[in-house]
Amino acid sequence: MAMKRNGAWLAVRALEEVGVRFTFGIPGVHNTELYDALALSERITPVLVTHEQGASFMAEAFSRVSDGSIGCLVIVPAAGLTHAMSGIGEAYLDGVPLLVISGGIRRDSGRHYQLHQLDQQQLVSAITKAAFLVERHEDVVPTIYRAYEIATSGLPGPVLVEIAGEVQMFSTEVAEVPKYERRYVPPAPDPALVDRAAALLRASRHPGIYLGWGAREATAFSVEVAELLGAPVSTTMQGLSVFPHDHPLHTGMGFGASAVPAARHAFDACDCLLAVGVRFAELATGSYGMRIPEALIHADIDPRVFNRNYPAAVAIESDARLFLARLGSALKDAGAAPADATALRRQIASDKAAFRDRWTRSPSERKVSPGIFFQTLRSKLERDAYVVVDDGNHTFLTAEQFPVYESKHLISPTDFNCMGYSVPGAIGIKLAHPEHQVCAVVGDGAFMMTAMEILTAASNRLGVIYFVFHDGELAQIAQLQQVPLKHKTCTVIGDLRVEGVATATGARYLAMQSDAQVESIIAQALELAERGDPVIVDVNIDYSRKTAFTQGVVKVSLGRLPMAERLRFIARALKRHTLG
Ligand SMILES: Cc1ncc(C[n+]2csc(CCOP(=O)(O)OP(=O)(O)O)c2C)c(N)n1
Ligand SMILES: [Mg+2]
Repeated sequence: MAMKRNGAWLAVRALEEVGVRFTFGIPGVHNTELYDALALSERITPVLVTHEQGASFMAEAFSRVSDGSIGCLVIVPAAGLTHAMSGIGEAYLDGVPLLVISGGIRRDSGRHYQLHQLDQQQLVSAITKAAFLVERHEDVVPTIYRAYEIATSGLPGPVLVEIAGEVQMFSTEVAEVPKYERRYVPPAPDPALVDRAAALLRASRHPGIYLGWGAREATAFSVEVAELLGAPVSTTMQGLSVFPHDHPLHTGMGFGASAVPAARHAFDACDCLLAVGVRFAELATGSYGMRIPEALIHADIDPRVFNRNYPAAVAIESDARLFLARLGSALKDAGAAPADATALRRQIASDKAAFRDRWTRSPSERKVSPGIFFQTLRSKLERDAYVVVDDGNHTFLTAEQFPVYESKHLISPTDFNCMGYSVPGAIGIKLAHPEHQVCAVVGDGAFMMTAMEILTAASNRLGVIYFVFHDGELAQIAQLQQVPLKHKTCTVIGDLRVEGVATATGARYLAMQSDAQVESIIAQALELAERGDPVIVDVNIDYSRKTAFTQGVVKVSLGRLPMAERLRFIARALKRHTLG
């Protein structure tokens, strides 16, 4: 049945069809009609933010954790888009689907120097999988369907759809909106390659498994394969949650010099590595400090990742779940039964216990010890709570000391690595899972970047908890400066009054001064959050000890310098440390 509709109405119908539940952004003259159509939608709630950067992180985090829905931005052109580029960039480098709907200037007016006039298509070309400009009513729905398909297929990513002003505003006779039908079929592995992988693994004496975010929907199969092989499992940073940390074969993040002892030891003799849903990026490999065996089996949905940093003996383009399911069957067909890995399990358990003990041994009366904080937090949170981290020393402390039990329940801005992610990120998660506990662990530097977004949490009655690791420094960088340079240049931050942020945004404020308060403050925070108030916990954290990651990365990076440069670095450090 033909009807008269404007482009904004069509766009919102298409967004409903692809399963959008929330949009994030700020209205302006270029998307007023879109916002009006959103206000009338029964299936989509538009969320007003304080800054489009916050919107982009909310949408990105929502995409990561929501089952079946996708994060969506509705923003003004140019100024809204440049503000949102941080989250779009994060989605691009981390492989997260995102729909970016932007209003556009009038293409029909013939006027120049319009408000917000900028070539948006060019602007986002390096940080989106695709970008479209819609200039005709009949293209609105098919373009949004196409954008969704691209965003969610293969390696997911962000897609921009810019809708010209006149298309949004003006009405025309349009046909009924067709139903969205998904066409994409994820790639299944070549059976011959699965057999080769199984044979290599069975022939190896010390197989190891390395999993990334790409394996997030495959946990049950990863567990089966690990048990059949009796192999230790390590993950990337982004994939931290994809294998349960309380499984006896789980070791830690990465392996090699920058990993915790359990992972370092368990992978020491690794002679065949099964890497699934990973791409051996800098952060996940501890700056390429992992020793990768020749027998590398690399499976990923994106064939561009093969043989980039490490040559693969077998490269398998596949959806991780399909691959791991078939690998499990192939191993069983070849006669494998759960391996006896008693010695390995024991070693992992004792390494983990010793590591925990080292971080909790001496409680502090003046500060909060990271080990005590994370163990208490774990014991107080539900098993299926969500945690989001930001970028900094607190990220690696969390990675090394906070056990995660369910896939996608800990997220981090990884390869784009954008500070400021977690405050809005927690809001995106809470909207996706209002019944679950949600908390962020955030450094004070990162907190300042997007803290005003807590107002959005307060206005929407979202009980998220922000644990602000308040050390007064951009510690991750300050630590990296301190050893070789003995200077902290631009890494000591101003005297931030965290309580003021709570006052300004309507959040509840709690101060956690020392180890003795950790348990009661966490309990109070959870109680307040349960009632729908965002809570800011000002944590007087002790950063005097370095993470395994930082210690390893410093060593690896120094070791890789050409000899003359290495000597120059060491000599400079010695001179500064002795002469001051
Ligand atoms: C947008 C952005 N700017 C700068 C950096 C570089 N950087 C990485 S970690 C870090 C320090 C973060 O400080 P803080 O948030 O206080 O966390 P801490 O390391 O103290 O735990 C910086 C500056 C970054 N990752 N992102
Ligand atoms: Mg800090």
